Amino acid sequence: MNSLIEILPTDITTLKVDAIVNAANTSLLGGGGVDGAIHRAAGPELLAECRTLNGCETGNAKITKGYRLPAKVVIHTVGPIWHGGTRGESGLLRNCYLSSFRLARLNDVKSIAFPAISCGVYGYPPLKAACIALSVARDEATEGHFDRIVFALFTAETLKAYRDAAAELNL
Ligand code: AR6
Repeated sequence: MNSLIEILPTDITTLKVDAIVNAANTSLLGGGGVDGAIHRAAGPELLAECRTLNGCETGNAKITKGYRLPAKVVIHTVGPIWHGGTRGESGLLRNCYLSSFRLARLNDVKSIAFPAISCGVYGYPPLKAACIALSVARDEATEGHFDRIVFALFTAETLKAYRDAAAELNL
């Protein structure tokens, strides 16, 4: 395993990193899953700031402060809804990771944690999603900007998928 990249079974809202990534929807106005957990932990100021952002397109990312979270900032990205793989889902999911890392670099984020974007209600197959997430992270890790890249996995299924993908990619 590349030492910068960690696969952890954990609640992303507890992590003291520079940035956590939220798996949001295009409204950026909150929802269930990890989005709901992040808004609950950050407090109402997060929603107030999100209201000023005019939403976010699928595959893109926007940044806010972290408010009551241990993380300094939240990078909100919108993953694709899985439709069977024929509607550009893999490119869109890859863009989520690329946009989030780009925004992180621009904001001097050195440590970043991701949830399994799109692997909950959006239905993306976890192993396919994990291969995309880890291959983008591996490229970023070799660039030298980041000190720590964490994948915070909340379910046994996603944890196994990320571990299997890491083995497949020889990480
Ligand atoms: N920490 C880490 N991962 C978590 C946490 C947590 N606290 N809570 C849930 N997960 P989902 P999506 C996992 O559904 O598929 C929202 O309503 C969860 O088990 O949160 O991208 C948004 O507003 C799953 O493995 O995100 C959108 O409408 C992963 O996070 C929609 O859901 C992602 O599941 C986005 O769907």
